[in-house]
Amino acid sequence: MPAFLRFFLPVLLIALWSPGAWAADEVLVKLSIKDHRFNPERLEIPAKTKVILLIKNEDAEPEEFECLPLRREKIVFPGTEVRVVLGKVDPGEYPFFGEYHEATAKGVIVAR
Ligand SMILES: [Cu+2]
Repeated sequence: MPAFLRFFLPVLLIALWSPGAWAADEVLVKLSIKDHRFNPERLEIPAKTKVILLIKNEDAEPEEFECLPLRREKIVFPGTEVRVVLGKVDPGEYPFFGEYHEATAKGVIVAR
């Protein structure tokens, strides 16, 4: 390994690993599930920005977040929180639902 790599590789790795390194260009948006409903049911997010959804399930049963137009689905076990990377979304409205309780668990992501 060349001498400059021996020095810069650890510096680069530390830069990539530090939590702050990625934080500036992404937005965390919270969504929760309780009584088989999403909160909020109308979830506004910035368009064209890297968005990460944090979905917390406060029910005693599992739920599956499913957003067909954005092609995202993720099971959320009781009392846990999952991260769903939405990425950069075009302006628009994207319905989602909870696949295990479709009658009540519905919402829409509004990107603008
Ligand atoms: Cu599914």
